[in-house]
Amino acid sequence: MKSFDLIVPVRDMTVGATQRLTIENVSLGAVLAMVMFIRRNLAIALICFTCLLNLLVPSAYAADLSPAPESAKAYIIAPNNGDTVKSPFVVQFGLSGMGIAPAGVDRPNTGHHHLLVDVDELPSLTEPLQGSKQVLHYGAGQTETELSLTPGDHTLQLVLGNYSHIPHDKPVLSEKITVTVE
Ligand SMILES: [Cu+2]
Repeated sequence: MKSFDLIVPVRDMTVGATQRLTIENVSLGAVLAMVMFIRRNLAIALICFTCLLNLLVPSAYAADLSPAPESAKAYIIAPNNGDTVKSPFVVQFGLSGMGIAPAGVDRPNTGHHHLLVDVDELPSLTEPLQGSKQVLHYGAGQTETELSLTPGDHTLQLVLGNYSHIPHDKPVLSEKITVTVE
């Protein structure tokens, strides 16, 4: 049987010095078992690390929240609430107490507009807004857009997003307006 000399440094807490502990005649099986044990523990450590990372991700998002001044306001300049419009029509975005900056530009007290079209339930306001047909990004810093909507009633609402599309803390939301498309 093959034998190995394992030299394991052991720290002696009483004297604070590293001593050497020699284990002689450790069989190959024992070494393999030890390797498997370490590998299994590595796998467990990896799983724990992944779980920990998952827990940390929401707080990473939270770290990306940008403060908004108490006085900040978003509002829809046009059309007015209750207006009847012909599609396509122009929607003008208003913002006071803050400035516009394109997506990706991290400057204090700035953001870019997002238009929520027929959104009944607000998306998460602590995560990046996901673009869709109902969540429109104006990441170039636009302050108006032309919308084509089907005939009937539609709701419009603005929400400002920071450089990484996350609403501010606290969120800068306009009132929700309803327009009727002819
Ligand atoms: Cu955005």
